[in-house]
Amino acid sequence: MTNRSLFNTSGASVRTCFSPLIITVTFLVLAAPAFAVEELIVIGHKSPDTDTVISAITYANLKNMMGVKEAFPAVSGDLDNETKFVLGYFKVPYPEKITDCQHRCGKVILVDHNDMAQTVDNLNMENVVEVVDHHRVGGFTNGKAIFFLIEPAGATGGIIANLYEQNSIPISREMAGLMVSAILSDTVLLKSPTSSPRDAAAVEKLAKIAGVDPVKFGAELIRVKTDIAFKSAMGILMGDFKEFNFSGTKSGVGQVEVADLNVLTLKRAAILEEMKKVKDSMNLDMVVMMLTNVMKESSDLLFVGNATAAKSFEKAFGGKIVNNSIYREKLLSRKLQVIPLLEAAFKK
Ligand SMILES: [Mn+2]
Repeated sequence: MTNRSLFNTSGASVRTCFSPLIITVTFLVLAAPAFAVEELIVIGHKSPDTDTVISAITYANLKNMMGVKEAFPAVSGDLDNETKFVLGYFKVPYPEKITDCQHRCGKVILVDHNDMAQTVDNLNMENVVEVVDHHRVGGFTNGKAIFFLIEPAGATGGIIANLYEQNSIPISREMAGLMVSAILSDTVLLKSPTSSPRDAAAVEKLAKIAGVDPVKFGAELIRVKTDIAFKSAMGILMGDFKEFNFSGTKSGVGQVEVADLNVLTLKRAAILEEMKKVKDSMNLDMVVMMLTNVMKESSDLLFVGNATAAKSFEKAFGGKIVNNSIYREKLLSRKLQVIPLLEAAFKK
């Protein structure tokens, strides 16, 4: 029996035999479950990175501050070391993990993604009530008008910082610390081409509130993020892995950021092996893995896929696949420098 039907039957029976005062009291008591507020989940993409987790936490906090008490943050996968470091540093608890929406997720706010291929399993897009993101619109459809905010910002965390300001909600030291971390992480210390002067200004402002030196703190963040010595090839591949559909070519594009590509030399062959396994197990046509040197701002793009996909991949990056990859200078951003090229090259 639903809350609503419980309320209706009980309401009808009391109305016939009690005084107005008792009716009112009984009505309120019986009606209480009917008004129990549905949970509102704020959640980011699969293979959660720092920006996606922090966006969920800070946007849920903003909603709470604005009186939407039912909003709470969730993550759709395990936290990476950088995220754990940031949450530990600012003493913010880990969000609840929700990996499947089969039996819950009444109302959902998507942050830092809007692509169904990247969202929590079994999510009904009709349950999405808001989107706050900085990625391309990835085939999102919804039967009603919703708050849908996409800005070409360096990080979703920066967009959310602006939303605090627009709504005149004060930013606490903790939330400022999280948002400055999100921007520094997603823009690779403001070096990525996705980063704008607005991001730099937000970093300065938020760092002040958080009481951190953005240069020193950013260096520490990069050290934690790029420390992959202890990680398995599979852990490296899936750490930041996103699925895409390029004109029918089902693809996975992962990225690992390191301070020196040499640390990956020994693991390169193993990563390629795992890419083949992931391609088969996830039923993909192509898997691309960006081995990105954040110091030199260059990437080695590993490729696994059939001959047709290989042709389009070569077309996208204007080169030949040598030793399973194409190497490119001045390439840092999957969102801006890889996905649009693949999308164009695979267009039929
Ligand atoms: Mn992001």
